[in-house]
Amino acid sequence: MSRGSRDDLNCKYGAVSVKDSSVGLFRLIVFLIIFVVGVVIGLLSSSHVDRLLQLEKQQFYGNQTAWHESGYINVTVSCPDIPKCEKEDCLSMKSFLAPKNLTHRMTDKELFWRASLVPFKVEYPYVRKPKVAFMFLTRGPLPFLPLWERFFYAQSRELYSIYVHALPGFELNVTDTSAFYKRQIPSQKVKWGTVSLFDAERRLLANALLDFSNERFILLSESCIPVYNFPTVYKYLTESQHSFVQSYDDPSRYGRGRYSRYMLPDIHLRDWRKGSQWFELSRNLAVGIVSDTKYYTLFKKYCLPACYPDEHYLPTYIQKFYGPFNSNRTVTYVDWSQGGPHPAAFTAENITEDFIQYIRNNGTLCPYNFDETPICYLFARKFAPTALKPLLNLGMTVMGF
Ligand SMILES: *[C@@H]1O[C@H](CO)[C@@H](O)[C@H](O)[C@H]1NC(C)=O
Ligand SMILES: *[C@@H]1O[C@H](CO)[C@@H](O)[C@H](O)[C@H]1NC(C)=O
Ligand SMILES: *[C@@H]1O[C@H](CO)[C@@H](O)[C@H](O)[C@H]1NC(C)=O
Ligand SMILES: *[C@@H]1O[C@H](CO)[C@@H](O)[C@H](O)[C@H]1NC(C)=O
Ligand SMILES: *[C@@H]1O[C@H](CO)[C@@H](O)[C@H](O)[C@H]1NC(C)=O
Ligand SMILES: *[C@@H]1O[C@H](CO)[C@@H](O)[C@H](O)[C@H]1NC(C)=O
Ligand SMILES: CC(=O)N[C@H]1CO[C@H](CO)[C@@H](O)[C@@H]1O
Repeated sequence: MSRGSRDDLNCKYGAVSVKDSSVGLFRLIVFLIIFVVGVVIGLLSSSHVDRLLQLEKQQFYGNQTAWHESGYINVTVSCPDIPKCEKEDCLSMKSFLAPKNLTHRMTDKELFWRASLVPFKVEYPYVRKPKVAFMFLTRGPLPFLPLWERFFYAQSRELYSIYVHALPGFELNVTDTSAFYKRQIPSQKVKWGTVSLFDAERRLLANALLDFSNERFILLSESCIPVYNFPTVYKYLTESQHSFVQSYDDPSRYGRGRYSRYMLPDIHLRDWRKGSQWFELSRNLAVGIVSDTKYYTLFKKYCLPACYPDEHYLPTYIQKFYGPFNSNRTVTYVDWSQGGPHPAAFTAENITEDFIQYIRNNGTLCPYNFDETPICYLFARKFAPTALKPLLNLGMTVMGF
């Protein structure tokens, strides 16, 4: 405290002059004042109770006035930095718990470090309602924005937060009533198929982790749609004991064939997994992902085309360190049945009530919290922009929003 308080002293008592002729008495008084001020500042800086602080401040300023009026000492209070911080509350809990302004100048390295911080204390000093972070990884505009707006309409903002990572330079143009207003994060170039795609996913995770209330993290693309309403999605995710990251062992050349022996001894072939990049993570796993450097570096170095880090890093890393916390399945429906390197893209003609019902519940049960549920998928891809209109028509009757 010594340096800070001395600066305060210099600042507050910059101009001290005398009218009294008795120099000895003056020195004594100055000594006493500095002593009293030191004690008061000591109390101020060690005080954690606002009310007490307020009281101390009153005493401090009150007595100063007294000395001034009695004519002994002319005290000039002039320290612009201190009052500014008192007004703005530079260490407010609010801005620490959930940054309002998503725009920042942190580098990825700084951002990931901040995002990796985990409170050691178990209890929170506020009522923490778990939020679901919807993270959109997109190149440009979101064609299903009207559908998503309806999905979020009238839902409490205490239950969700939205993050959008678009290509640098692209600006989402929405009005201030939109759920997507000012939800774009600082982005960087993404080259599909390279590690920069996974970097963007990590950047989304890290930005979302800065909000301490975010508990579940779902990655979505511009061609994803929700197939259940918000309350169902919220309950399904926040009550799940597992994350939803698809992770399986594919013995073919598209799976094990992409493994590199250079990853030994840290990653063995038996650890190697494959899965969809469209993950859903609990906060615990999300912190693990942004905190990892070692395995990320191995993938960056040795998982080069035809190996794609976004298809292997997460399924492998989670299987290795968080296996029991993962359901190993995805909650985002996709149709690979037509073969080829890309999944089926659904256009306006494909959108029927039966088709959406089939995605919502096709009759099979899926594991959920050591039990089973008829709900396997909450989201679906890939939809072409033309599908928007028929989907909006089906919305209320089929999907419930
Ligand atoms: C106090 O000192 C300042 C500058 O030294 C001077 O401008 C001001 O008039 C003084 N005030 C009184 C009440 O003496
Ligand atoms: C948000 O932060 C950025 C960068 O720190 C700054 O340029 C911008 O003015 C801030 N916006 C608001 C609304 O405070
Ligand atoms: C954003 O949208 C508004 C209203 O739809 C339009 O007037 C405006 O030109 C758009 N701005 C940009 C930068 O596209
Ligand atoms: C998912 O796989 C991991 C590792 O292979 C396993 O430990 C875990 O039990 C599986 N999860 C479920 C829900 O079966
Ligand atoms: C979508 O509809 C088109 C035209 O009817 C059809 O050719 C295509 O197979 C359908 N796609 C899927 C995935 O069902
Ligand atoms: C229904 O969905 C499950 C989960 O994706 C799948 O395993 C199953 O084959 C599907 N059933 C039918 C009849 O399509
Ligand atoms: C806290 C306190 O006692 N403050 C006093 C300091 O002196 C001024 C001016 O005489 C009083 O008004 C305050 O009550």
